[in-house]
Amino acid sequence: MAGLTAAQKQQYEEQGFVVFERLFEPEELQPVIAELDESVDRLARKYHAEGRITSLCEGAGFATRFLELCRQNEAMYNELTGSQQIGPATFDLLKHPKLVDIAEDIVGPEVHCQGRYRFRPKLPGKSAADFRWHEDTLYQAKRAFYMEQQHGLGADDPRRSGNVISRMYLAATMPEPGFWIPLVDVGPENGCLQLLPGSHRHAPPWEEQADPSKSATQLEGLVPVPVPLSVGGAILIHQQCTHASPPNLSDHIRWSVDIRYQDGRRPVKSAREPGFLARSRQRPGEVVTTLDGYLRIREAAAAYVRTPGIRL
Ligand SMILES: O=C(O)CCC(=O)C(=O)O
Repeated sequence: MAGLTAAQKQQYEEQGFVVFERLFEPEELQPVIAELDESVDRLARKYHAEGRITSLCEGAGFATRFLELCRQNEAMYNELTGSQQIGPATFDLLKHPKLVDIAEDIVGPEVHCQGRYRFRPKLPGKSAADFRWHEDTLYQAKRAFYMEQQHGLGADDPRRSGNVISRMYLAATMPEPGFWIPLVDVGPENGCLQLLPGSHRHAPPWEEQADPSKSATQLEGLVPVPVPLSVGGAILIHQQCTHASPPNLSDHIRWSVDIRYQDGRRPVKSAREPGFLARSRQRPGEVVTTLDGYLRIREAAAAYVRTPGIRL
């Protein structure tokens, strides 16, 4: 088992994130990229057959084709983001031993892969994947405003796209390490992540998180860093580490996927997007090892959500 070195564990605890310049060999991610490419192609053919686009843009590559297609019909965008995208290669990535080993070092031996993984085709000129400063499981409006005042991308910042998404949740008190994995090389120009080292250590106690008068000053003196990465790299992020995703100013798509894990003994976050037990000592027979097994869980959850009278 590889997992985290002692130095990486310490970095995670102190900084709230660890950058892996090369967690994967780039070839290891190629099946995921090929699977996405196939989905783009399938979607393009469907829209074309329905007369909703005029060109299949077959000459364009992974980094531009979906952009050219969305320029013909914006509705396409929402059909390919988030956890809708699933296939053998995606499932293999979700349960990849390199990710699960690291997650196990943080959440313990019962590792649940959350179903809220997100493929993000961050398109130039489209704000759907631009995020203001936020933590993944922390409600603290004041922290977001503080970051915007100190470090930009607030409402008056010309670099901010009109319609940034604001993500603020009440945090559960459990570790939820996330991986952010680029599928093209990323840098400040195409909207790589910016993280605020050490910010997770100043998360207010759970009972105080909904109180916006608390704790923003604790971020004083912390300086955000952009994290450029090549394909094969990944960032491990503590769920309370403040981060932002500024607009993509390049001429191509910034494809990425982010995946989160938690202790398999704790309640799961979303019944609409079920995850699966990826590793277990207590319940080895319940570990989901095949895509079919995971699809059955997703279908059962979808059927449950459709049950008359069920409201989630
Ligand atoms: O992919 C991005 O640009 C932003 C993702 C993000 O902020 C998140 O997953 O919390």
